[in-house]
Amino acid sequence: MKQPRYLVPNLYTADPAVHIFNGKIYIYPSHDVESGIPENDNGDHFDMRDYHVFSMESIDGEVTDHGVVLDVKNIPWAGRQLWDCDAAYKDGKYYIYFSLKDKNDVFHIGIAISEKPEDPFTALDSPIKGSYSIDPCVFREDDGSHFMCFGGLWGGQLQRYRNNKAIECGHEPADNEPALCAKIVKMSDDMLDFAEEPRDLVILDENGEPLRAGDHDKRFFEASWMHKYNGKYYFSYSTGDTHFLCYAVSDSIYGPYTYQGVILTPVVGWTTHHSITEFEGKWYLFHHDCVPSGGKTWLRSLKVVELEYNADGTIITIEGLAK
Ligand code: FUB
Repeated sequence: MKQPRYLVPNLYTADPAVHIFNGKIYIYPSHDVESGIPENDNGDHFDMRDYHVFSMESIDGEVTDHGVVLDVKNIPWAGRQLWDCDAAYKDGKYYIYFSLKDKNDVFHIGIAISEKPEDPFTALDSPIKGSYSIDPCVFREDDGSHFMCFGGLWGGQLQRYRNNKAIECGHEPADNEPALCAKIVKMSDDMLDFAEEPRDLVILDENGEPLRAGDHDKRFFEASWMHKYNGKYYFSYSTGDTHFLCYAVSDSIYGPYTYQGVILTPVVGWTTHHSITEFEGKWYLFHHDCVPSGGKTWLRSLKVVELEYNADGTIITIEGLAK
């Protein structure tokens, strides 16, 4: 598949988290709606309320919509804005990890559980203790342990925290200071808690220095994803206001990671968000853009395209074709 393919023509969906469960491709996206809320830097216009799950038997095959599997009205601690989620499987149970504001308008990461990847999920009564900000990505290590990466700037509220504690007034570091990092944390064996304090996922430049906060073309903004290729950890993410999907590589899951380059140049729309998954020996970039909605940034549509590596393990940049 060399040309991107739109996946869900009849529903606006974004932020695809894709996993292979039971030999099938399962997609866990955000479900965009026309909220009527004016667009702002806080992301208030992204006022999503539920998740659908989709599956495909093959990468070119028909996309099955399994309907609503989690609704904000069934999440006991919900305030508003059901943003990006991810899914995981362990010991006979499927987990959705989701970003949601509580009743005080503070983002946390919640959990919902199901017996099947496409059945309705039941939300736990409260978010993960010690969780904050948005965009959870849950990565399964080869030994069966799981790690979560998370975080997002601006509307994602990451700038309101330092050392995992809320600060009085949220702010970003000065341009010449180290950028705020995505967080990485090991999950407890039962998948319901953090097993440790979240750590900074540090990204270094080619000189071994942490990326600077002013380097908007490269620094982490949101949309964490982790995958492993040829024994190395690939952390990919969005640069937000410069609209790139970038990646950084490390020999250790905790890092430090070294910045490598751009996976996807800007797409039509403001956000860019993705997952990278191997299926039947090929790698794919699932992502979104706003072409079908005529460029409305809050009404996004899922796409997939093959992702290819050079012999040295670097990723061949894909053109997002923003006008
Ligand atoms: O879908 C809402 C938010 O937009 C996500 O959480 C961010 O990553 C961005 O894609």
